[in-house]
Amino acid sequence: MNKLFKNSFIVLTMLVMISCQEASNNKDQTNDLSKEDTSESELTQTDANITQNEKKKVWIDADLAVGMKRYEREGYSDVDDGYAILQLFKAENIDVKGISAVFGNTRIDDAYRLSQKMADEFAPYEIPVYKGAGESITLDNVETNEAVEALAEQLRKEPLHILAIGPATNIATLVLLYPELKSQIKEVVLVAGRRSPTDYFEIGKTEITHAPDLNFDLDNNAFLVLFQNDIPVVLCPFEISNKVWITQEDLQKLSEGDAGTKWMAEKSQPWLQQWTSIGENGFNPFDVLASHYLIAPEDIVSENLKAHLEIHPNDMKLDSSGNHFKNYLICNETEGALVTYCYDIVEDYHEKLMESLLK
Ligand SMILES: [Ca+2]
Repeated sequence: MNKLFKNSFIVLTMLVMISCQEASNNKDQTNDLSKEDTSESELTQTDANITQNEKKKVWIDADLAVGMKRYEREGYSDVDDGYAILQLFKAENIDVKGISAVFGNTRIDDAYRLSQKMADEFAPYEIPVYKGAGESITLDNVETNEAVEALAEQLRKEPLHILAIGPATNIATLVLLYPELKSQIKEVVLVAGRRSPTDYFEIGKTEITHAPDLNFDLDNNAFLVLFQNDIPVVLCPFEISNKVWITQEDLQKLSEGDAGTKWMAEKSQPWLQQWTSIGENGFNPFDVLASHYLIAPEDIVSENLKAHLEIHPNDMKLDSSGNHFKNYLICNETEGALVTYCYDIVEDYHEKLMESLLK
């Protein structure tokens, strides 16, 4: 009897211990959840209650051209990097740790000069600026640069989200030269990709032109490096940015804002005219979708797809003689590296975009 009582007591004690443990686990989970709830609700606040530690730490790698006259042909260069950078400067939940310049929309010296200008004149706090690659990666002689070294140093200190809105050259160089830092990259948000090779980037109503997948076209290998090294990649392709339009009316509103939005509005005029001359009412601010993803991913609709490279006829040269082919960055369900593929926006996106710029 005594023995039975003793055994029952042990079993009972164990049950009590297990149930206490479960309660404690549940409490931990509740605490975790309430922590998440708090941080999420704080991210949506517009005041400065977010502590420095709660901010998303972001590195910007951009090929700023901001409406410059083109070197090689008639016309003006894209303005979108400028909007993306302004948006991150103004976001309360973002802490920009550095800006690196890369070639792409223009030459590296111009991209660097404009990065310095934006950091000096429009950043709300001090942000260092570095000069990166002036051309695509040469695989048999991968060279570092000031931007790659600075990004490596920052990654040694803390994990970072990377907004890479030019060719992925600087980021891929870092991955090749400092593979031990790969795990410090939380994600790289890039502007590139499409679902099929015949999903042409068509712009214009009166005269339809095909836009290139410029960031990818300028350095195919850089993207391949990110995919092969399992870097978490988010793609904001033409498919999503072609749903967002900046019009003359928007530029008018921006011109009534602060020094940063005024400058962007002024520099965007020739770019807007370039688009209206082919029948569009506005232009697509491509890179802004990527910066918006970092600030408020809930405003962006995405799905998980697999990314790989495929060679097909070059859609930029369909009307010219010769056998022209090129690589396409194809995202679908067949094969390749798992990526987050952004393809749509929430209904009131345009309003949110304007609000984020006019803060
Ligand atoms: Ca860009």
